[in-house]
Amino acid sequence: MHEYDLGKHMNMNNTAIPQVLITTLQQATHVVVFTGAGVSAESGVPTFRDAQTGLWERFDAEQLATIEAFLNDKELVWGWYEWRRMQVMRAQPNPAHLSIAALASLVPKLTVITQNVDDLHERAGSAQVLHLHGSLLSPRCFDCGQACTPPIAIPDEPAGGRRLSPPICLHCGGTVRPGVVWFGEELPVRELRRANASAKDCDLLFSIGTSSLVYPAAEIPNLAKQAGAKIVQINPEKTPLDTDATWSFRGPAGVVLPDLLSAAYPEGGCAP
Ligand code: BJW
Ligand code: ZN
Repeated sequence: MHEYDLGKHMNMNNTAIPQVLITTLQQATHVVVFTGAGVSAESGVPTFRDAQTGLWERFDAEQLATIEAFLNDKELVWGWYEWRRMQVMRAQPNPAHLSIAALASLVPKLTVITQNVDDLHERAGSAQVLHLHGSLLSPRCFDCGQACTPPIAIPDEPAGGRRLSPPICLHCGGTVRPGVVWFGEELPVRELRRANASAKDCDLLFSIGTSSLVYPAAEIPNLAKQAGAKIVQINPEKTPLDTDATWSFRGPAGVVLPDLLSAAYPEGGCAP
C-alpha cells in the first residue's frame, strides 16, 4: 500500500497524486466508487463511528438500528430517523459527491455503490446509485412492505430525541418503518448482487469515507482486489482496508477527489 506522499506531483490543493494512479484511472474501462458516511461528512451529515462527531458516540446503535429496537419503542426510533432525514434534507452535496458525479462522463463506465442512506450522490448528479443499506427517504410498511411517501418536514430538534408516532400504512393498517437496513437484516438482494458483480468486473475501485467494518458491504473492495482491480482508499483515518489498498490517501474526500480529477483530467475534469 502506498500512502500519498506530499512533495511529489503537487497540484492546486496540495494532494500528491502518483503518476501511476493517474495513468491507471485514465486507462480504466470500468471504475467502481464505493462510499460510506465519510463522503457526506463535509456536507454536515454525521458519520456513525467517528470519535466526538459520530452518531454512535451519542446514540446507542442497539437501541436504534435494529428490528428489536423498533419493536421495543417505535416512537423513539421513528423520531430519531425523522431527525436524521431532516438533517439530510437540509444538507447539500459537497465537492466529493460532485467529483464522483463528474467522473461518470470521464471514464467509459462508472458504478456508484453506497452504504449511505442519504440522497446526496443523486442530488450531485450520479445516476443509478446502488444503495446497499437503504434510504432515509424510502419508508415502507413494517407488515406488508408497501412503500410510503415520507411525511412532510418536521422542525429539527437539536438533541435528536423527539419521539414521534410512525405513520400507519394506508394499504394494510400496519406501522411504517424507516427504509434502511438494520443490523441483522438482509441487504437488498438486487443491489448487493449488482454491487458484487461490478466489483468483480472493474479494473479500479475507490473506497471513500468508510470504516470498512460493516459486512457484507466491506467485502466489496476485497472482491475487486481478488479479481485483479487496483484499490484507492480515501479516508483521513486508518481502516482495515489499508493493507489491501494499492493507494491510500489520508485526507478528506472533498479535497482529495477534486485534486485527483484535476490531475488526471486537467482540461476536462470537474472544478466543483
Ligand atoms: C471521511 C471523512 C471525510 C470522516 N472524507 N472520509 C461478518 C463478520 C462480522 C459481522 C458480520 C459479518 N457479516 C454480517 C455481520 C453482522 C453485521 C456486521 O457487519 N457487524 C459488524 C459491525 C461487526 N452486518 C449486518 O448485520 C448486515 N446484515 C447481514 O449481514 O444480514 C445477514 C442476513 C442474510 C440473510 C437474511 C437475513 C440476514 C446489515 C448491516 C446494516 C448496516 N446498517 C447501518 C445502519 C443503517 C441505518 C441507519 O442509518 O441508522 O449502516 S450500520 C452503519 O454502518 C450504516 C453504515 O452504512 C454502515 C457503515 O458505516 P460507514 O459508512 O463506514 O461509516 P463509519 O462511521 O463507520 O465510517 C466513516 C468513515 O469516514 C471513517 O473511517 C472516517 O474516518 C471517514 N471520514 N470524514 C473521507 N471528510
Ligand atoms: Zn402495510
